[in-house]
Amino acid sequence: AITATAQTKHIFNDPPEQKAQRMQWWTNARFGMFIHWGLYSLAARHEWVKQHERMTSEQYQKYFDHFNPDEFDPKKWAKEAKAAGMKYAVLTTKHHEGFCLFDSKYTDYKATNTQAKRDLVKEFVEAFRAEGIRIGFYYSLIDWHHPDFTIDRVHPQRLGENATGADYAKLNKGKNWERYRQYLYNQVKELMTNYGKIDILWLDFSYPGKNGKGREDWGSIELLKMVKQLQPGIIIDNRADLNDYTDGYDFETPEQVKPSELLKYKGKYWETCQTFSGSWGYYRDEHTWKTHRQLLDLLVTSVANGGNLILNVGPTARGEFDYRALHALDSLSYWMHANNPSIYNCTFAPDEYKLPGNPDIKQTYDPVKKHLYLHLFTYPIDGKLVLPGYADKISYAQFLNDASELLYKKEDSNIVLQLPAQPPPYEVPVIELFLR
Ligand code: JFZ
Repeated sequence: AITATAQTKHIFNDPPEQKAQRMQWWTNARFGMFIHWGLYSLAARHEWVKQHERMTSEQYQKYFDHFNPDEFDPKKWAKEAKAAGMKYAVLTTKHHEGFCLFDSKYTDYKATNTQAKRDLVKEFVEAFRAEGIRIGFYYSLIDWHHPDFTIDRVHPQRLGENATGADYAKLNKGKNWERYRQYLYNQVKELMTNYGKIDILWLDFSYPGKNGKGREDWGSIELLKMVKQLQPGIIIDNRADLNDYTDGYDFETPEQVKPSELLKYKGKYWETCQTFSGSWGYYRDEHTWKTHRQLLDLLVTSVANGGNLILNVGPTARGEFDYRALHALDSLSYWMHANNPSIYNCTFAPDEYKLPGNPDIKQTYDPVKKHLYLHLFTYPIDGKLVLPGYADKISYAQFLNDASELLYKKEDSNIVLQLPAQPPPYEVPVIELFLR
């Protein structure tokens, strides 16, 4: 007999049942808010503006000097997130630009030294916790401000547009990488120590290889050990370059993918991160905002494939969600208020309920209630909806938004639902089927 020797490298003792338990709130939550906020919000033209425009730290300094978020009120943010049905929120405590929203004792490049004069992370944590929203910290492994962060192919500061063939060794002379690694370790330790219970850590990101950076550079294993010791229940993303360890991360992070690409993640723990408009940081002149329908499609398709959606808001330099973001969140609130039972605690439907001829109906399933939810991305013009092979599968049918009965009859092995001519007033109406 051949004995399979499956590769099961692991760092901790974290059996699948224990992981499932730790992940349960997150899996049930399904919907979170990402918040990208930093000095780039002043430039208002992408959070990578420092790189895109090859700015030196001296040139970038004007944003630090002018950072004055006079309208910052995280209680408002938390209310918006809660109304939209988001159950957790992940804030950029430090993005690639290196600016810290928190009061770190390892740098002067922080919010407390700007006109804001206070620890913005602390206020975020308090406000969101008060609304019952779980807390996540995004922390950039990359740092374009720290003097010991070495220049490489992804970060060609001051190399000009053509960085290929650059002599990195020469460019990085005098930099002490070990000092940077210690800095990042210390800062993550502060974040894991000074703000109470943290539910999610979102490290970003690795690009291993020659002239790249990965687990050895970040000291990823030591980092995770420290994090899990300080925050035993924490959930960590997969961008610290530990993907070949069973427990080197908790969830995968397909970024800005189309709904149709989410199928392949079924059965894993995953969260797709998505923007409203393309950029993560506030981008004033961006005109590519997703429609209400596209946002619902992302949310429903994520759950229909067993994953989470984290939707990003980029607050303005004054510390507010701009009107387009507020409008998008309001539309989601309206839909979620009526239809959230098809999102929370739900996952993909068992295969026997497939409706192969009907790609415009997306299904989610609550395995505890044994209810099946049909999301109608098109509404039948004659009100007739045929569910092939369903004759013995359901005991009751209703619209989800108002629990109004839907009449149906059996025809051979099929169920034929009779829907009203006037659809419920939601971009995507939902039918709730009680399974036998
Ligand atoms: C990163 C950041 O560079 C970006 O600014 C934003 O914060 C986003 C959430 O994360 O961008 C990435 C990181 C990883 C991949 C792509 C973009 N990836 O793994 O494909």
